[in-house]
Amino acid sequence: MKIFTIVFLTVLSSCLAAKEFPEDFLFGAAGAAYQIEGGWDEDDKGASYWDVFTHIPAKIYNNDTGDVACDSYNKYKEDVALLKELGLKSYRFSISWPRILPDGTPIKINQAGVDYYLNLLKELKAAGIEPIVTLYHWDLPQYLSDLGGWLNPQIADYFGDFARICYKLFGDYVKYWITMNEPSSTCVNGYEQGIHPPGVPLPGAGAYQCAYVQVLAHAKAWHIYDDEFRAQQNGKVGLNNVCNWLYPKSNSTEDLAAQDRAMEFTCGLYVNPVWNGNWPQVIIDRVNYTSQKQGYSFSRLPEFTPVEIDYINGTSDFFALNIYTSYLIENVAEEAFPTPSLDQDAAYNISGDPSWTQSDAAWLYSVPDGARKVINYVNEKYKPSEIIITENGWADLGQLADQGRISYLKDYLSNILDAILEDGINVTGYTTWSLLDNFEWTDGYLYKFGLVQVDFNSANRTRTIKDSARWYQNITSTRQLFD
Ligand code: GBH
Repeated sequence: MKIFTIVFLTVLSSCLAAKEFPEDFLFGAAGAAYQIEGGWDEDDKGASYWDVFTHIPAKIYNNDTGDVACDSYNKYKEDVALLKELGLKSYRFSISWPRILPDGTPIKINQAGVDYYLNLLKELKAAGIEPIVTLYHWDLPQYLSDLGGWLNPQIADYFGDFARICYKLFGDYVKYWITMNEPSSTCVNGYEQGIHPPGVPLPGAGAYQCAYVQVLAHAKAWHIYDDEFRAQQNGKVGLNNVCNWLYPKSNSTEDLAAQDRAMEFTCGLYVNPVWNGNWPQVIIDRVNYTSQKQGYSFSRLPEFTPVEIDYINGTSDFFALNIYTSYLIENVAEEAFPTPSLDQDAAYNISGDPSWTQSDAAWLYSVPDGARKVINYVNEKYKPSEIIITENGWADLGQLADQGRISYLKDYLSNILDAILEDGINVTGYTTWSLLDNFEWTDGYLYKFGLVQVDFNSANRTRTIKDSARWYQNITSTRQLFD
């Protein structure tokens, strides 16, 4: 009898065994300037290309805009109080470039904007919350967009000036800087497809030229920190991208090769230059091949010069990784795609598996195993000394009883923890997307990602804590997850 009891208890306790996050693991939540701040023309703020784009009819679901959003420009103290109440140790937010420099150039600094971020940083410091600051989360000053935006290599110099000003003004408070949020989204949605600003589709050329300029801009911002600020401020500067694990649709050689290509076209295109010094070889080869077939005398993929390669190589102190979902990848003959286009160069189809749970936002499936796989992929390929999961979250319609979000976060966190404990990978933090329900780009206020609900119909944008926030609070305070 006794032995059975012991066996039973042992089995029970191993089933319920808690796995534990490291003691100094930085649990937090994230947001971005245009999605939460509002105050789009308050004080001397200039317009970004998102301000201009959302004001064009029929570009955004319901013609929603970020004019007011969560009104965090006026309510940041409430946001910090929420982070504190939830026991979070870090907050990822972004700085609006045109709120600091109205036209993007150093000709004029908007002091009210500077004060806003200083006040936010001081409030976070008083609450013991570590800021993780993104310099660019998609709100390019309109003037710089008119100058050619992310297609013009000179924008890298403007970005360098902006970065320097931010390090100078805010660097005493900041240990983690992210230069650029998701170049893949800016470049594909903005310049390849034109569904994001500046809104002009340039298939086959836009995404590559944009990636080239964003990589140069990132590297410039990293070098400025390294040369002028690192010694006193002692922080880290990293590049962010969304890299989702992509599964082959079958085990055929063609689909396996397509899977490999797809990882490079969605992730490697933007991060490989920074970690390994150049575009992924498979992309160089593919774009060269299709360009030649199309009669170009050069590749549509801009070439980095040896001097540029030397300049961009090794310019990231940590890997800022966004993970949301997974897809199935199937090889497709290039003739099936419009020519020229990135899709044709890449030559694969992307789909979801019917067995995966799909969120209200159709693009987002819960495939938690993918998180551990992509962390291992990134770790092996780029060998970062540190990885922070800077976004991961679930879309619904904003209900307070948000069980779907709890299940998603639990499963993803469990896989991330396995990557730490079982695979020995140095993942040091996790800022879930997002603290607040907010402006979800072309989806307006349709889909919600927040731990905290925001009432967009009330003038004071009332915030209400959701079930997922209480669940997350419990995980982050105990640091334990049960399988
Ligand atoms: C992140 O991008 C962004 O960094 C963040 O600002 C945003 O709020 C968050 O995701 C949630 O969306 O509708 O089929 O055209 C994640 C990558 C790329 C996901 C574009 C949505 C649109 C798919 N995003 N994608 S579709």
